[in-house]
Amino acid sequence: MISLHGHEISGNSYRPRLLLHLLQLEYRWIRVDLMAGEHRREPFLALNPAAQVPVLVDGEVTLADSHAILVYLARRYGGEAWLPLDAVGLAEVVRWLAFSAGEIKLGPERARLHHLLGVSSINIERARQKSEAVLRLLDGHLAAQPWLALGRPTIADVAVYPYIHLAPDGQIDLGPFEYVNAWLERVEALDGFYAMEA
Ligand SMILES: N[C@@H](CCC(=O)N[C@@H](CS)C(=O)NCC(=O)O)C(=O)O
Repeated sequence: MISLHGHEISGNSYRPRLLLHLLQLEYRWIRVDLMAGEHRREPFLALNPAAQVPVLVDGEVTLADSHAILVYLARRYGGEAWLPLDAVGLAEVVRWLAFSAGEIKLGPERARLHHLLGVSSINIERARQKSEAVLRLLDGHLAAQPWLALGRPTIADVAVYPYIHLAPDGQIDLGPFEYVNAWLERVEALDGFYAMEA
């Protein structure tokens, strides 16, 4: 049985959880109490010395990092559908995983941390500017195609969806981004879609 260790307020935890549902896989959700610092103590540190959720355990496999977990689940259980292995297809999908781990983390993820969780070390003006640049880029890209890569849903969409959907928590207005909004609705209409609990 697959176990996913995470927290319901964490968009990084939601990312692999969404894919588990889209792949219609059974799993056990193990809540890590971030507010109580459970992720900074054993036994969690043995799973991920970086002290971060999410962590996936599947038999002998223990994996940290939401994007690595998406890659594992897509290839282990989804065949070619969610992550193809041909050079161009793979690169097109990975481009968006990198965008999620880089640009989106610096933009909407940080803006949410600032406004929702009051993390004071964040430069909110920089996060806001980055978020707008992210949304402009996505809107332009999605004006010309329904999905982020390959003309079909892939883990590119699963990676990017959480913190774009959550952008309003960081006081980022999604209103002006017509194509982004249409894409969010397309993701939410996928078979097996699972809405974040928090
Ligand atoms: N690159 C990691 C980032 C994970 C991450 O930032 N997790 C946050 C929750 S959303 C966390 O565990 N924060 C606790 C901490 O850093 O103390 C991933 O994609 O999984």
